[in-house]
Amino acid sequence: MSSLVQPARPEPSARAKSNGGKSERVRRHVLQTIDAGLGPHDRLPTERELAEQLGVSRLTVQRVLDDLTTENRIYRIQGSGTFVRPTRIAKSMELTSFSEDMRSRRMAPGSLEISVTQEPAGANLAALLELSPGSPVVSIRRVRTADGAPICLERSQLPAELVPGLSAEDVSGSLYELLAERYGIQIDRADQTIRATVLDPDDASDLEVPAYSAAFEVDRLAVDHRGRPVEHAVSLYRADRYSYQLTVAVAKRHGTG
Ligand code: 16G
Repeated sequence: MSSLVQPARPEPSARAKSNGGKSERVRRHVLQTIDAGLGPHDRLPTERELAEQLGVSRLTVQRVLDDLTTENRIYRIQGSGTFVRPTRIAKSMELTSFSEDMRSRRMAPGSLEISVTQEPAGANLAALLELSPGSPVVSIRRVRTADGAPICLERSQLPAELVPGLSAEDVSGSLYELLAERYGIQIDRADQTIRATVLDPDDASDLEVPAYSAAFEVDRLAVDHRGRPVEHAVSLYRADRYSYQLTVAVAKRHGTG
């Protein structure tokens, strides 16, 4: 997989900022070298080469490489060298569409194998979308790609009355942009459940991984700005390409500042 993109990058370490910018220069250089065309497991220049190229000490290079190792950008094998670590796409907990998520990582979002069908909601989905069981829902199935590589299999279901005339061509781009632009629906919040699963053979084949590979399943119930449930979606993300990133804070307790 050559088109991997970094998760939101951590701030350069305090060390990088504190030695007259040398570490920061080395860090930038190494990251640019990776971005400029090194793929996963490609070898980086040696510590000595980097030190010579950049006119800094080997110790400075070593420390920067230590930081980048901690940040999972690279890995080192004693006696062999330093290599680019294949990275996962780290999904933050902000509510974003797949397209926004990929663009923010400088990857081109896409969709393959699109199908759009319509059927009655049935009892379970009707309860989630606050419909009667016989009301029609539009089901969209898409293989979502990042720079052409399949990452995620998405099944979205929406009340048909909210999206009249929606066709497969319409959702080759962003569904959420289409909802906003054509149907005046802005997604405002979503309840999500994330669980671990494995991919059945058909889904695995669509995602170009062996049958029963690990995946994250994310169930989303998205609500629009008027408080209406507008989408129930099940997204299956390749576990080798995706991770979730959370910022957690200490709970505020009564009686403390
Ligand atoms: C995200 C949503 C999915 C939504 C899609 C729209 C999750 C778990 N799922 O993948 O429910 O349909 O974005 O993306 O975040 P689009 O606007 O690029 O089509």
